[in-house]
This record gives sequence, C-alpha cells and structure tokens, in this order.
Amino acid sequence: MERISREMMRKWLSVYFILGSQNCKKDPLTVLTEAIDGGITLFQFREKGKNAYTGEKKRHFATKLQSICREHNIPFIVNDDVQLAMELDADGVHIGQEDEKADIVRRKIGHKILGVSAHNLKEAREAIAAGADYIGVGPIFPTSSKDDAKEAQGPSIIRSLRESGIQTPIVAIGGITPENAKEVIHAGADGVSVISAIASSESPFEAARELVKSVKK
Ligand code: 3NM
Repeated sequence: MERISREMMRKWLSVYFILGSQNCKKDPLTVLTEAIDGGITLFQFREKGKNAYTGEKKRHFATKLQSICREHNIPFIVNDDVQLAMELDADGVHIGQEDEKADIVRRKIGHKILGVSAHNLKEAREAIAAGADYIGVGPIFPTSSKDDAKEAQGPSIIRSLRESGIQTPIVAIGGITPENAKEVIHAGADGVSVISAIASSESPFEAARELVKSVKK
C-alpha cells in the first residue's frame, strides 16, 4: 500500500462521520449503516469520554463497525488508539495534539492514513512536516460533543490556513450541520466531519444525505 494521494484524500474527507457508543441514541450499528446509505465517505471510530468502552469490549465493538465499513468500501479510521488500529488493520489513525507525537505515529503506521487535529498555522505546519495526510481543524462552531473542545473559531480559520499556503487536505469539525456546511467548504475545507449532525438525528440517513448535498461546490 502506498501513501494516499491528496486527490483521493480530498474525496474521502467530503462527509466524514465520527462515532462512538457514547454518541448514539439508537443502535450504533444501525446509525452507521444508515449514514453509509446516506452517502458518508469516511468513518472514524472514536470511543472516548464518559462511559466509553475499554479493553475487549471496545475492540469487539470496533470490529463490528469496521466490518460494516468494509462491506460498503468505506475507509475505517481509529481515533487515538494506534495499537487498536494496527491490530484491526484499520485504514488509518486520527490523533490530537495531546496524543502521541505525529512523527512517531507515522513511523508506527507505515502508509496508513494519518489525520492530525490542528488549531492554528503552527500546529498545521508541524502536522504536515510529521507526515499528516490530512488535518482536522476545529472547532469551527460551538460543539457539545467534545468535553475539552476549545473556543469556536468560525470558518475564517480555514480561509486563513489556505491563505498562508496550506495545501494539505483539510476537514473542518465542530458544530457542523447541513445548514452551515457550505460555509466551511467555501472557506477552503475539503470536507466536513460530524458527530451529532448524523448520530443525534432522527434519521441518520437523511442527515448524511443533506450533508452530501451541502458540500457539493
Ligand atoms: N474534535 P459535533 S470538535 C471530535 O475541535 C471533535 O478538534 C473537535 O462533534 C476539535 O459534530 C469535535 O457533534 C466534536 O460538533 C465534533
């Protein structure tokens, strides 16, 4: 396997769904299946926060979500847990600034996809130098899905990264909905990453479909 091309990465970032057991009102496997049917392009397993599964329960849950993704050819990314990603032969890993350093993770995962959260130009440049295939920038809008989220920066943070010459694929995150998704795409993001817009929707299928429509340029 080679490193993913920028072109392919951009495509996969368009509607990037993130989920853990703690985010769902309905059965998470049904939520993921509906979201895939609605058109999501990438999936991240993020088992974090209060009541999150750990150990064998986490691993078992991850394998179920991964097999749904495999059935539908949706790449499966693991948040934070490099060991789990390697054990499951996931398609990639996403790490934050508080996690293991990006260059070390890059060495461990070979050519798998590496996503890194960045909140400013310095962090974005460091992530790219360390081998990130994409950067996640947020929170764009206020979010209640992440306990330690920073202050919302608005879509202008994306515009400013692009104006500073960042050409690496960017996915925007935090408080994104079908209503505001277009704004972040116009600011220069390649895609939107969401938890609640899909996971808390009465219809994850419809929510995903609406997001797919909104990100079309
Ligand atoms: N990371 P929702 S915001 C997982 O700013 C995550 O890096 C963020 O959830 C960051 O779509 C966030 O429900 C939560 O707002 C996104």
